[in-house]
Amino acid sequence: MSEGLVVIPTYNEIENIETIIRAVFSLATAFDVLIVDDNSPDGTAQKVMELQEEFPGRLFIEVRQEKSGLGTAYVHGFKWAILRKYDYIFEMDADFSHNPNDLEKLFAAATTNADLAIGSRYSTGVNVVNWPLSRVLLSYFASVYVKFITGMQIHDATAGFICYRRKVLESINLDNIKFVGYAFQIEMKYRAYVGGFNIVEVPIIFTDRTRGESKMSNAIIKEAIFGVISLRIKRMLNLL
Ligand SMILES: Nc1nc2c(ncn2[C@@H]2O[C@H](COP(=O)(O)OP(=O)(O)OP(=O)(O)O)[C@@H](O)[C@H]2O)c(=O)[nH]1
Ligand SMILES: [Mg+2]
Repeated sequence: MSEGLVVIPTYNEIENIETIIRAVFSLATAFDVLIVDDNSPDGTAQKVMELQEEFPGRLFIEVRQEKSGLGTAYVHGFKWAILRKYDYIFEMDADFSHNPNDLEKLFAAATTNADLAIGSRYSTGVNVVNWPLSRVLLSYFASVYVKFITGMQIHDATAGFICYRRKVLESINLDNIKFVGYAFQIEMKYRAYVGGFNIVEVPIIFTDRTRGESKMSNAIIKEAIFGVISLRIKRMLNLL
C-alpha cells in the first residue's frame, strides 16, 4: 500500500478514465487510486474494473447507486481513505483539467510543511487555459467573494486539486458536509482554516476539459453564493 491515495470522482468519464488512471500510475511516485463512480450510464465503472486486473492492490473503485454530487463522492472517498490509514489524500478531477504530473508538487508541499496543499490557479496571476472568459471571471470572482465574506486569505477558494494530510480530514466531521459543488471545496478549506491547519497554495496551470461533458450548473453557482454566507454565519455562532 502506498502512503498516498488519489480520489477521483467520476460521472460519465468513459473518454478520460483509462488515460487518467494510467497517467497517475506512470508517475515516479507510487500513489494508489480510488475512483468514486455514481453508476455512470456510459460504463465508466466497468472500465475501471477491467483495469483493476492490471493494477491489483493499487486501483480501487466504489460505486454509488445514483448521481449524488461531487461533494458527497469525496466524503465517501475520504472515509474510505481514513479507514485504510492513508497519510496523504488527494482530490483530483478525471477530466485532465488537473495535470496528474502536478500530484507530485502537491505531495512535496504536503510532506514538507503543508497540512493542506492547494493546486492554485490564481496564486501567480490567472493560470487557466481554454476556459471562456465568463468561466474565468466567475471562478476568479468567486475566490474574491469568499475572501471578502470569510476573511480566509486563499487565492483559489474553489480549487478542487488538493492534497490533505490525513489528520486534516480526521479533524472534520465529514457527516456534516452536505454541499455538492464548489461550495464543498470552499467548505473544506474553511474548516481546515478554522481548525488552524497550515494551508499552502502551489501554483498550477488548469486546462479546460477537451473530452466528456461538464457537470457545471446554475444550481451549483447558487449553492456556492448562499453556502459561503451560511458558513460565515455558522462560524459566528461557533457552530464551525
Ligand atoms: N461521483 C461523482 N462525480 C462527479 C459528479 N459530478 C461531477 N463529478 C466528477 O467530478 C469531476 C469534476 O466535474 P466536472 O464536470 O469536470 O466539473 P467542473 O470541473 O466544475 O466543470 P468543467 O471542467 O467545466 O467540466 C469530474 O471528474 C466529474 O466526473 C457526481 O455527481 N458524482
Ligand atoms: Mg472539470
